[in-house]
Amino acid sequence: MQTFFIILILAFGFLITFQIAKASEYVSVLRGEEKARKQTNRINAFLLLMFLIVGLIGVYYCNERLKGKILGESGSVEGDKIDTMLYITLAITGIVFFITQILLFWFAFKYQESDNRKAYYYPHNNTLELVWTVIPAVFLTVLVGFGIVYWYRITGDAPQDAMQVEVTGSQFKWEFRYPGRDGVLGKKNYKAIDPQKENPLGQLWDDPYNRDDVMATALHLVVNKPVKLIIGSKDVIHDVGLPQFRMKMDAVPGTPTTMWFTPKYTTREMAEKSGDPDFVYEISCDQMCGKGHFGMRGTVIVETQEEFDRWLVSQKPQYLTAHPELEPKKPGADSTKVVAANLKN
Ligand SMILES: [Cu+2]
Repeated sequence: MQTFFIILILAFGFLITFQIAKASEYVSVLRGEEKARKQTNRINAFLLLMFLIVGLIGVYYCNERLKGKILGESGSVEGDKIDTMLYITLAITGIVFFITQILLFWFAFKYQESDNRKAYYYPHNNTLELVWTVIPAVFLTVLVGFGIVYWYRITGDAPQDAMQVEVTGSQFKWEFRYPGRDGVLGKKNYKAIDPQKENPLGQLWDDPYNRDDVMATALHLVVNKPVKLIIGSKDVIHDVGLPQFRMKMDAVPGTPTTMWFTPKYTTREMAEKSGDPDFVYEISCDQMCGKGHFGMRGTVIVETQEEFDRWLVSQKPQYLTAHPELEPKKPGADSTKVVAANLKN
């Protein structure tokens, strides 16, 4: 029913427009072409000026409405530089936007057709062409140059003291792997992937570096310590999106990608700073990757080194989850059994 009405309204709209166009055509014939053209010109000039005024009010209104909704302060040291770059780009393009748009619409109004003036014929000027080509080219080169420098920094070699986390995307979740005490991630092979046997990442168990690797469902990071993410995917292309850290990197099956950054504030500090007690850093998937894409939102926990160490030792290495028979018996477990046995007797 709703669709029917929409089609009906559209049809009426079309009919009315058509009739007005036809009527104005007759009017112009009656009034004389010349007069009608001049009137249309005046109306168009006025509408262009209105468009400028309404457009500028719209820009101001949107800015007022949305300025509180943009991301707050960057959560990473490197993100500050990316923010600076963004603000410089916005300032330059903003100034150019206002100058060119105001001139464009104002000139269209000011220099509309008039009987008192004749247009000056000015077809070409090499100096002008050169100026308005070279100046924007120089500005754009500088902006792009900064971008390349920062890009190479975050995708290049991480500092020596950086911790490593492996991030693997799959439809539709993130899995994180920590290298454990030895600081080295064990080898893996996609053929060994077997979630039934508790090996969702395909770790090769004969590699000793795999014995202490820990898997996690949230991304735990240490404040003020650089972290290098080694990113991969098990199925389609995903994208590690860390908006509060201003970081983003594709997760490509078969081709590991990396990026590194330094978290500046713990989750707790950021909650205080932003005035939102429920604040959490998020990891999202920034690549439309299928039906459950929206469900790839995960949590990043930035904590102190002590908190992180405490968390890491409390985790069971994936090797032991996959090989429960190798798990060292807890001293308490046996004694409870003995006590239980004694009680029975
Ligand atoms: Cu995804």
